[in-house]
Amino acid sequence: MAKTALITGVTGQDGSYLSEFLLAKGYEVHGIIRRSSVDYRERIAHLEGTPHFHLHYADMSDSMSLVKLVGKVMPDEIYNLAAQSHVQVSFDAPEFTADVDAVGVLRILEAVRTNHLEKTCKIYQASTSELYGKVEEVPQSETTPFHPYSPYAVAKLYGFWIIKEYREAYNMFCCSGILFNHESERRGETFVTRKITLAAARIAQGKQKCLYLGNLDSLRDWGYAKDYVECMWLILQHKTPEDFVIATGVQHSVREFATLAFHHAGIELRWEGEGINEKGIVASINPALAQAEGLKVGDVVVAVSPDFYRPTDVVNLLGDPSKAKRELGWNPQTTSFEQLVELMVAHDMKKVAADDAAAEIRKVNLAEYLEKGVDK
Ligand code: NAP
Ligand code: G4F
Repeated sequence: MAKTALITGVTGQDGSYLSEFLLAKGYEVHGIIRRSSVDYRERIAHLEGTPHFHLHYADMSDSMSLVKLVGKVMPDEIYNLAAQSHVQVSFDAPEFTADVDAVGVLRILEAVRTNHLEKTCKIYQASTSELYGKVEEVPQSETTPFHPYSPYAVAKLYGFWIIKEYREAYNMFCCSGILFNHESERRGETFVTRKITLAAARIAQGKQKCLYLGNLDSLRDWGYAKDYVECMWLILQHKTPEDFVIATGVQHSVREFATLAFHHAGIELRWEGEGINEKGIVASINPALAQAEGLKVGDVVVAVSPDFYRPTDVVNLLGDPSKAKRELGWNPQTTSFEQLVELMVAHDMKKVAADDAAAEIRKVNLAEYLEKGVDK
């Protein structure tokens, strides 16, 4: 019998890769979507209408919608990926973040219990390296103490502990994957990696002059999202319900990410100045890749803006994936940092060129439309 999975956050970066992964394993996949006035289903558009993929309206802030949906789908596995996942936004919308990222987890657990599925339904909770926050040791493992350092992290800490509590109190198979940053060509455009790869592509193609960033010294353990969804599944196939750190064990700064991304877009950067005055300056140009008219050696293409500084910033994340390697047989180095940056830039170089072609077609269509007159 095919297993049935319910994914919250199916429209997100991880939800889209996890859907593909589970469909390939023969699962019946159900995903939760919310109503929006604009199209936000780009990442799963290619799956819609395929036989084993089903979408349902519900919301993490609406208990009844979750109870009814869990009762209807009767999942064998729930992957709770839905969240207000942007750390900086959590400072602006802390209450909403707590409702979705903290109480939302409780709502899923209670939806399972209300439908008497606690003995059969396994639950994966999308936990985060942000729990380590103002880090108390480097690298961070399953035994490192937590010190959350944003409203997002505090909400996720509740999610982590309520999962543990239901595991111990009701003997439920529910686990947290403590995932370090994972990126991809589907990453949201306001997270730092995607913001950089898109800007590097736009600058190389003459569509943007300068990229403004916040803390360039921040250190992250960046992996590839497609590799990480396999681990979410492995955690639920493990013989006992346990929490796992998922990371590559390799660390780089935001500045290093930017340097490499611009390199793949045909622009070598040199860095000058410090703190708010630091700048990324064009040192040389590879004309086969960077063809922006007027772009020249000496141009400032990266600058620092205090708008992107956070009230409290997590600056030293490095994961120790030994347990996942040993107990799940997962390979943390499937995709290297260098490969990740290269694939994201290659994708965005094509995307920026295609967006431009699409805009040209829209311009031609608009010109024709205006020429023909609005009534015809
Ligand atoms: P993402 O791209 O921001 O996706 C978040 C998903 O949650 C979207 O599908 C979003 O739906 C959905 N969502 C938000 N609020 C909701 C609500 N009230 N009801 C129902 N759905 C809601 O995030 P991601 O990068 O895929 O991350 C997946 C999960 O892993 C998140 O929980 C995140 O906090 C966690 N995590 C991510 C990373 C990482 O580096 N990517 C690392 C550690 C942990 P809409 O499309 O409708 O907005
Ligand atoms: O890309 P970021 O916004 O990701 P952050 O804050 O690490 O959060 C992501 O990873 C977490 C796992 O650790 C997830 F739980 C969370 O859901 C999300 O997916 O920022 C990374 C670093 C930060 O230190 C930030 O201060 O980059 C720094 N940064 C510097 N300039 C910037 C910018 N971040 C953003 N978003 N935009 C900037 O211009």
